[in-house]
Amino acid sequence: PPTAPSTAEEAQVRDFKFWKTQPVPQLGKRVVESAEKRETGPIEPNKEDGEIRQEPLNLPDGYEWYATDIDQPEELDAVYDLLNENYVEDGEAMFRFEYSKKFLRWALKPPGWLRSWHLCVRAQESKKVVGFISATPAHIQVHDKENKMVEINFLCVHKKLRAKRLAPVLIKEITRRVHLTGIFQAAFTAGVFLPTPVGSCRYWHRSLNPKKLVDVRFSHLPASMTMQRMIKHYKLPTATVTPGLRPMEARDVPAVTEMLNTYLNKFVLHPIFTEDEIAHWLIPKDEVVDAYVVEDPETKELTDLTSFYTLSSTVIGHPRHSTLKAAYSFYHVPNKTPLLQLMNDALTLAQGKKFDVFNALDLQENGKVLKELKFGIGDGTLQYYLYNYACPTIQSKEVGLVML
Ligand code: NHW
Repeated sequence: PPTAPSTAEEAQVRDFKFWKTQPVPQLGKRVVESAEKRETGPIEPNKEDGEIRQEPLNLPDGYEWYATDIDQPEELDAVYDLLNENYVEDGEAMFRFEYSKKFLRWALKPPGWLRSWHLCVRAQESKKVVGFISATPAHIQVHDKENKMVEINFLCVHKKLRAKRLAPVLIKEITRRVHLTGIFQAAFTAGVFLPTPVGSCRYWHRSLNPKKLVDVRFSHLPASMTMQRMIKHYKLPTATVTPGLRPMEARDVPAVTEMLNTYLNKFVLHPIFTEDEIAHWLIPKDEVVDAYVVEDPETKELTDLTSFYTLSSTVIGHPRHSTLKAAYSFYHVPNKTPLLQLMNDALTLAQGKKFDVFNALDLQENGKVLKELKFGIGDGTLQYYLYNYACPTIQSKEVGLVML
């Protein structure tokens, strides 16, 4: 059986031997509704220096901790290989995320990154990487409180070492390393249902290359449609329609920082970005992240932003196709340009760059436009979690945080 449940119902009958020991809202305990924001804040107080364990946690015999240096090609290869073979798959094991090396360098090294937070478990003799977890720093606002947190991502244990309770050790060790820097809260997302999501978002998918999506069984051809009709249904314009839309550049960073932070303030859970972070996350990087701004043709002022990142999936065991190239909706600011048009332009650009599908969560204002843009709802739910932080449940349209 899987080591973690995927729905709230399945979670009811689980014991959560590890999670019940952690400072997270236990199942059924989260304040569902609250007019006041009094319940928003840490579950346990910050630890004093003397309360934080100085030595790494114990690993089973034959394994060692290793803080990897992803600037060394061989070390990046080792993490890439682990993830490429063992990271997240869909329920039917048809697709598996394939984070590219270039993407990993981007995702793991935002301003303030630490090597000690790129944490591997290696086999002591062969030095083979068999486990990984990462933390990156971020400022996250929850309701009206701004908090220094880390984002946790890329937790992975080699398939041959599953269900041996290695994941809790990785989680406890990264927690210790984060505590040592004076940070006591974290945000993460997962497809599984653990104690206890702060919010739940659904994935939606917009076909860009319907023929291939049907071939790899990502989509199916409805009985009422021919392939020709399906292709016509998803046809997009060849050019964008918003006047002044152009790729973001380094000189746009101050205006984009201001515009995005102001916009994100509308949401209950959202990041706050410095200019350095905006430069890191949004200046376009080929095959990693694309961002476009709208520059008013008359005033030359920036009014809007749209962006997406590149995350392919391996198509497992298909005779003709080996990867599915997916664009994921990232941050948008629809100030002057309606979100519908902005996103349609993003779809148009993604199609031009030969993506097969455009994925988006129903967070921020996306829910208002996904149907009209011909997105279909997927079967995946992405749960949002906060570690050592309690607050009332947040609806998907109140979520302003996108995690990679
Ligand atoms: S979610 C992606 C997670 N990775 C994958 O799904 C890859 C494929 N699967 C695997 O590699 C994005 C393994 O199945 C993993 C579990 C490693 C997932 N989050 O070692 P055991 C992230 O990276 C619990 C948290 O025997 P395993 C976010 C499970 O409920 N917990 O299982 C990561 C059980 O605990 P319980 C998860 O299959 C956030 C225990 O692990 C989990 O060999 C991490 C079983 O461990 C998940 N996705 O390995 C938390 N999946 O209580 C960060 C299972 O039920 C917290 N479990 O007994 C914050 C830390 C920082 C704080 C700083 C103040």
